[in-house]
Amino acid sequence: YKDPHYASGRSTMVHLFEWKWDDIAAECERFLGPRGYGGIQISPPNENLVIWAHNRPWWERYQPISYRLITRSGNEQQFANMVRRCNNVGVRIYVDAIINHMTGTWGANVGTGGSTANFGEWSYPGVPYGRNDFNWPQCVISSNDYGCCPDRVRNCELSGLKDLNQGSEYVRQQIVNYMNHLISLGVAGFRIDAAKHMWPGDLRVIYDRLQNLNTNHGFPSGARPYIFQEVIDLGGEAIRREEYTPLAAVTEFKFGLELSRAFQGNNQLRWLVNWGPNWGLLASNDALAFIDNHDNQRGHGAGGNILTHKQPKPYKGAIAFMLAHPYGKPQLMSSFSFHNTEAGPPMDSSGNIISPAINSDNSCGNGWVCEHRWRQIYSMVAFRNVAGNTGINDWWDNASNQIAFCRGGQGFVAFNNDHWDLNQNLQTCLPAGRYCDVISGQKNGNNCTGKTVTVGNDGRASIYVGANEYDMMLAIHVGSES
Ligand code: LAG
Ligand code: CA
Repeated sequence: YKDPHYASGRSTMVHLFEWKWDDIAAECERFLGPRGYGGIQISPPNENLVIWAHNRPWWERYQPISYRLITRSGNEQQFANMVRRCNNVGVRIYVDAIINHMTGTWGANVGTGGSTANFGEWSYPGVPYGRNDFNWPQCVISSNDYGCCPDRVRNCELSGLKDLNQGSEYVRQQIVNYMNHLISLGVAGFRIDAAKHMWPGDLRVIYDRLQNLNTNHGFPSGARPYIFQEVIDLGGEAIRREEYTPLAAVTEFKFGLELSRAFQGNNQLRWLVNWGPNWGLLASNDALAFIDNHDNQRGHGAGGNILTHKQPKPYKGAIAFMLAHPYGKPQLMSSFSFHNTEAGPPMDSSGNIISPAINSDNSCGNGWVCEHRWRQIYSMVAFRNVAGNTGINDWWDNASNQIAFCRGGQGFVAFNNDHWDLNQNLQTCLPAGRYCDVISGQKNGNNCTGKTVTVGNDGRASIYVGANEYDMMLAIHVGSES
């Protein structure tokens, strides 16, 4: 369950938060496929409660009312079409699976597909689930529980959401049926929402009942779904992520916290020389690595001081480091802009999501940030693909916040987070030639639209990243030779 089954030569996934299925299909064909993206985490595809009381917040999608594939992102037919079209251009789909709970109550009881529920009776006819399918006696998780009481964290309600009993044979089978339905439609794997709130033994039973990936979508026979379990473990809690790594991959929240700290200037970049398990991170193969996610970019989830698109210069620096460094399976966040932390995606007065507009400079409009379309970010996705399985070599630092390293003989990257210029003759490990920096610009025919770096026969080149430049890094690779 730890292999994403990316098409060959691809290595990075992006969370297209709240995107519609038709828009994702188009984005696979016009951008993600051609630019070398490996996959997409999509918002939950199953029917959720419609919550007008909070003006259709983003978090209504974490309140399941049935497993029918019908949401503001689209219906089952649109879903199937998206998966088909994305797989056809080498881009995999990973589903955010909400299997810990069903919706709580919000003075409304109708879902995005018209299903209803009777919360007082724990009744969800759209599945169907009833009283016997939930943990009993009913209780609600309090913040103390995380320190002491794993059974309460797993058997009580997470913020009042009705807590399913995954120990029940009937419940397991409903969940497995839902996930197998998605696999049959061609998805490559799942994010397991709130995994900490479910027993590892129950999850193992569920995972082992999943069918192999669909060979009609280009997966090899016998391929198991990629599973990354959302477990927030920054230390100090009764439940540890090591209970989940024997099952499948786990979201590594320390990764974004530590890199945010460093790129915000609160820890020196030179210490990143031993980035990885030496920093208390999970083993590389176990880790889904990311800077921000849909929760902590707006102060939900683990919170903390996480970099987001709102601080673009250090954010792009942290993302570039994540993509240049071989650790983990990287995931990018692609956001809609927001001021209010509850606000849902751009929508019309009926609640329909408004599609992103695509501008001529590749950026998005209509309220969509589309970090995955920022040149500095998609260029580093390509860099990681070119670097392949190489390790890190020829690390250099100035004993402060200027660092540089090579990826085998394939790529070279330098960062400057000091208040003075980086101006050095450095080993790039690349064959002699002229290369375009893919951060300040890109290769355009035989020319560079940004900086040009001339590598000599000894592999060395003079590297300049000014302290006041628009971006804090420079990157060249064998594919950017001009
Ligand atoms: C997750 N991971 O474990 C998601 O990443 C996270 O976004 C989900 O919470 C959570 N688990 C449940 O799937 C989000 C919001 C919550 C919201 C919840 C359900 O962060 O704030 O709770 O989705 O919509 C909301 C209200 C609560 C209320 C609850 C129950 O904010 O005040 O008690 O709904 O109705
Ligand atoms: Ca639970």
